[in-house]
Amino acid sequence: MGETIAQKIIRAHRICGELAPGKEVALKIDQTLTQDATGTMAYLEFETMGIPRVKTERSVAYVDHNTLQSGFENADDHRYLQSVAAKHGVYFSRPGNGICHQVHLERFGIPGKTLIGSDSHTPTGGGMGMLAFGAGGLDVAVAMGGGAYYITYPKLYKVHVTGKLRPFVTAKDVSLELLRILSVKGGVGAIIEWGGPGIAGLSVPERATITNMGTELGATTSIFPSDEVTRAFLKAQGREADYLPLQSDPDAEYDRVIEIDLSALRPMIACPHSPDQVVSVDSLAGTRVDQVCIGSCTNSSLQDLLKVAAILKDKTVAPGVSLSISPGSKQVLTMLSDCGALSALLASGARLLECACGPCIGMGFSPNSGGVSLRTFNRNFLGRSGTRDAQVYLVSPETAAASAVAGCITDPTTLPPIAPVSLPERFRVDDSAILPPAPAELAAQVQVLRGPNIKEFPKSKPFADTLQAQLVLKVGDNITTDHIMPAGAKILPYRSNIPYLSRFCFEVCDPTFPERALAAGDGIVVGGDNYGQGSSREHAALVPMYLGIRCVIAKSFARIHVANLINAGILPLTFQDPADYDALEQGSRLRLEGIRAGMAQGRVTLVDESSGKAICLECSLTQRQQAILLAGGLLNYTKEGGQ
Ligand code: MIC
Ligand code: SF4
Repeated sequence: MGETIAQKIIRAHRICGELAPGKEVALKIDQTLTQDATGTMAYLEFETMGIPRVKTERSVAYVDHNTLQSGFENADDHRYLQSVAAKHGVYFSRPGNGICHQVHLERFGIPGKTLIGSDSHTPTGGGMGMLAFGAGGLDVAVAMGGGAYYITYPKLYKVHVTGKLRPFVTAKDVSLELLRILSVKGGVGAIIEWGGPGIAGLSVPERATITNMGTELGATTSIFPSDEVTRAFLKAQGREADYLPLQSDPDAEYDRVIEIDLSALRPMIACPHSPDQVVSVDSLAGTRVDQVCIGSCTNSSLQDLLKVAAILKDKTVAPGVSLSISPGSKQVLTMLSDCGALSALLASGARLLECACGPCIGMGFSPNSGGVSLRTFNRNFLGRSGTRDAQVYLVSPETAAASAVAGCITDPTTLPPIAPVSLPERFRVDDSAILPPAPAELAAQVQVLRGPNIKEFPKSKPFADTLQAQLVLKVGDNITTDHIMPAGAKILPYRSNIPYLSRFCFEVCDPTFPERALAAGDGIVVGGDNYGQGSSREHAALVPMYLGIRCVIAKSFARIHVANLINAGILPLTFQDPADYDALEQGSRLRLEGIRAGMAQGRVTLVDESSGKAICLECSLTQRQQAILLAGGLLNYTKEGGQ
């Protein structure tokens, strides 16, 4: 039987493990990336491993999230990252150089290579045929040290694309359409491969928009073939030598095939507060808009912003609308400037923000009270914009630009035509903001600069055989990491200060949680389906661990978060019968019995001491994961010599 693209890359990188759905496979990782909001913790973890130089082919540290420096914290973290990168063999992309995923695609991505990044949108690299995964910081630290990355061997889905996008219908609309079909948990446990005749008309940045938003489906990753389109992109970046053709075999088999006809698509929009609440833009046409934000790792390529400039040219943003534009990289911004498109953007009244994540993660530009915000981003979770009462919608750059001018949600297909925008033959290549590491022989002289905001790493406890704990918090379905550990300009600077961060844990659901969790001693959280969807931030596990949470019981978990829970030494369990979720009440005393034997057998009994009811919970952990939990987390396990 032939192989799919993912199967080929997995086979070539397999260290051990069976290539069968549900089995754990260890992969060799060629490249890593970190960003600053997760990177500080990842490098602190790397340092504790005592490995002098990274063992990957390429590791890059980006600064793109915490660029608002309203105190010393972020600037100190940037200096820490720059110095720790120089010392240990990591390239450093300076603040202002751009969003990690955009820059990595431009300057470092290589088809057929494996990449893990401490950011959930690392699958952006799948747009050029990389097998790229989002992971917790500790997993990235281990990979930098030459350790394997473990995935559960996935199911393989294929999206078979035919037809051609009509003018003003975009790759973003393709992503939103797939979210409409599959929902935010429809991709869990699967790698999504894109193919079919329709993909020849999609450029690498457009493909990257699609693989970027595969994260919102909960997918393990998403990937496109590497073909002549990929070669043209790499050539234009002056990197044709990195090109490697990569296709699935004609007789490759998939667990599921989804058909999308590009010609039939319309502009789509995701409504508050989930990326899968998708309807067509025309169904909401005329809705008032207060704010429009264009940018993020999903939609900030040169191609995206040239189209925006063409729509905004000689127009003015509606008086009731505040429009921000954050180019994805310095390359994008300088090329917009060189060709004059930047002038069209500025003349329209757009506010130019720096080449960074910015409003996507609540780093400034929060909406007004009760504001309606249209964003070209990938997430619209409650509170993520920095305000709780905003109504955030996700759209394409074309829909965003059309709506900014009209002052209300506008279907861009009603606009007069604009000239087609194609990729340049040659991008403007200037890597001066990417600092190479110190040569190995000089590394010992590099001093790592630590600011006072860096606090001690919290210590987790190994498991005893019985756990008595309070059910401190019960939440519903689709709880995101933004619920568990919010981000935003006020909190993000404290990513290396777990005690401070802990004050905001679950703030969106219940601001009394931190206090109650600390008072309870050992605690348990109960959740519904898809618990922990969204970001890769390991803080959503480290902070609950610091607050005494020993176990999370849910109907189902999101992939990266469950790995982070195990890495932090928190036991993830699922209900054997989802109806038992209803039987548990917040505040009750719970007892888990026979944990060690239960882990090995895949089943643990929970006794609700308040009602006396016994509930059977599933504990599907590999032997390695059991050993990590028994050691009290991955850091302890690695220090004890575990692989
Ligand atoms: C996000 O989009 O939520 C983030 C901020 O990029 C996170 C990483 C983080 O929390 O630092 C992600 O997606 O992994
Ligand atoms: Fe940055 Fe937003 Fe992309 Fe996360 S989703 S990496 S915050 S731009």
